Amino acid sequence: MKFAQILTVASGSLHTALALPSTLPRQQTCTSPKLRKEWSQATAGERSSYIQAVLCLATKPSTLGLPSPATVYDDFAWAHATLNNEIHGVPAFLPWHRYFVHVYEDALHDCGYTGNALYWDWAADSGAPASADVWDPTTGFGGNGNQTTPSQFGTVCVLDGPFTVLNPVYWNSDVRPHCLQRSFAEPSGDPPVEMFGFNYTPDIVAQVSSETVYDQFNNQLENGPHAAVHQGVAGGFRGLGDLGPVSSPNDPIFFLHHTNVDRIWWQWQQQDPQTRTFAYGGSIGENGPTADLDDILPMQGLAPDSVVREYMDVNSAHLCYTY
Ligand SMILES: [Cu+2]
Repeated sequence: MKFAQILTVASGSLHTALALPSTLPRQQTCTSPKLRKEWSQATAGERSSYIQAVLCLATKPSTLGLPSPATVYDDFAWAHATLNNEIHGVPAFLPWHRYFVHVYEDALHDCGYTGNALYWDWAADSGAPASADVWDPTTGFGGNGNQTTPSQFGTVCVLDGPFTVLNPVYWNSDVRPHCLQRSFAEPSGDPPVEMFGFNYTPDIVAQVSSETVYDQFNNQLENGPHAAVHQGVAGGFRGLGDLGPVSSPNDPIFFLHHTNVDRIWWQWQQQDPQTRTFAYGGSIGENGPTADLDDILPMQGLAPDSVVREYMDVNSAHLCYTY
C-alpha cells in the first residue's frame, strides 16, 4: 500500500537552527484562546463558509511561483510533498503539522472564512466511518470516489459534494492534474468495518495516549491511527485516493484529519502541562542526530521557516487556541 511505504521511508535530517538568536521576539500573551470545534459541532454557516474558503484557495494563483495552472490550493500539496522526508517518521511530525494547519487556517481567513480550524473526530466515527457527517454531499465534503470504473488514475473521482469541481495539479511532486480522488477501504476485520475503522477506535487512541515519552507517543500516533485514516480514505481496492500519496493535502479532509491529530497531541500535553508542553526528543531518522526544540520547521515559502519550540504550546500568543 502506497501510503504505508511512504510512512516507513527513512527520514532526512532537520537542520539545527544554529544561526537563530537565542531569544525570539515575544508577543503579548494569549488571553482568549480560539476554540477549534468538531466538524459536526460547527454551525451550518461556519461549515459552508469553510467550504467556500477551500474553493477560493483554488481560484488564487500560486504564491510559491509554481507554474500555472497551480493555485494556492496546490501550494499546500506541493510543499507537503517536497518536504516529505523531513516531516514524516521524525520527531517533528507533530509540531510541523501543527504549524501547517495554522498556515492553512490563515489562508482560509484570507479567503473570507472567519471561524477557526475544524477537526474530524474519526475515533468517534470509527464504527462506521463512511457515514460520518464530514462526507455529507450537502453540508460536508462529499463522499467516496467512483469505485465502479477500472482502477486507473483519474477514475476514482469524488461523485458528490462541493469539491467535484477541483482539479488538483500535483500527484506526489509530479504535475498530473486530476479530479479529487477517494477510495474508501472496503469492510474488513471481525466484525467487518469499512475504512480500517478498527485501527483508530477510542481504545486505540487511549492506548497511544498512554505513552509517557514524547518520541514513543509521536511515533505511535503517526504510524497507528494517523496512517490508518489516510489508508482508510484512500486505499480501497480501487486505490488512488488523494489522501494516500505525499500530496495528501489535495484532499481537504487532510486538514480536518490533522487538526484531530493535533487535538490528540494537545490532550496528551494537557495530561501534565508542566512537563509535557515542551516535552520533545528522539532521534531524527535511524542513528540520526537527536531532535531538539531549536530544530527548524521548514515551510517552503508558504510561511517563514520557524523552529519546533514555537509550535509546542498552543497557548502561545501566535497560536492561542484550544479544543
Ligand atoms: Cu503529512
